[in-house]
Amino acid sequence: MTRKDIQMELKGDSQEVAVIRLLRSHKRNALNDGLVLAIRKLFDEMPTSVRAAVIEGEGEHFCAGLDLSELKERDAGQGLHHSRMWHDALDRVQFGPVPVVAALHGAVVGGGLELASACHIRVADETTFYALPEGSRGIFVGGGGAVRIPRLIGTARMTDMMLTGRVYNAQDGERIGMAQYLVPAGTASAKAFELALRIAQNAPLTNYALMHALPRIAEQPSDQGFFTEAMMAAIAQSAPEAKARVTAFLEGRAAKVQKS
Ligand code: 1HE
Repeated sequence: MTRKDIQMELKGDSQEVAVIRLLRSHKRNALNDGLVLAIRKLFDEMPTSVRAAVIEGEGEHFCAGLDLSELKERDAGQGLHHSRMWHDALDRVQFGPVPVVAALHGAVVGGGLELASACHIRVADETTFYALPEGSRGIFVGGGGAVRIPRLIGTARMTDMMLTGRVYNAQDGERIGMAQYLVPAGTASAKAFELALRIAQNAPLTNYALMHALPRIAEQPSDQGFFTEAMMAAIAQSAPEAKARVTAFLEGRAAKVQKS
């Protein structure tokens, strides 16, 4: 499916991976309202064959953040609703139907970093750089960055990025936790697709637990976290698919864990 500025292609033998591509490279994939709403709609209407998704950007950059040309006409109330609209859309990415792998290259800045941080895995190639230019534009993050980015890199590093305009390159970005994978230039998309294919083979309930239970457990006090974990573990292991997978291992029909 292709809408203006965004495309979704189903790939894999069973069309189990959705590759979503931002197609606004003439504006460095800057996110205007239409594009934010289109991302939300794609995740709301994900075909049932899809078990994992990749999100990537066309051209030299992943995403230049908020389309600044739309910012200038808004009053405070409109600004509030606009930020909530981003929250709503990026919540569908983080707490949507399937795990999402972001394939990063070039600029991952402002709202582009907010979009990337709503994904479950980030694969960055060597051209990637991360920045939060909101500070120098006289604004603040508004797409969930204040919640998600400190959980990746810590509040002190995010504060530094916004106060000083610090830009992290791909290597340092991986070191501080922006991305879980660092790959050669031009290969982020292929690596992200490979990971998505692998994720798509997991039991859907395990993927659901990782997306929806784990982040909530991590935010809970230990006592409540242990209890929620036990509930989730009980539900996951009672699924027929879990029993079949464990039996397959015990009967020597499933892959062992291999040393990397
Ligand atoms: C844009 C945008 C944009 C590019 N909104 N139009 N984000 C920023 O502050 C980042 C602003 N962008 C940049 O710093 C640079 O464009 C890049 C480093 C990303 C890429 O540089 P480059 O040299 O490849 O491209 P360019 O020549 O700067 O841009 C090409 C065109 O895209 C140009 O338009 P043109 O009509 O002159 O061709 C740019 O104006 C346009 N463009 N980025 C609008 N962001 C939910 S709140 C989130 C808050 C934020 O995200 S604030 C951070 C916004």
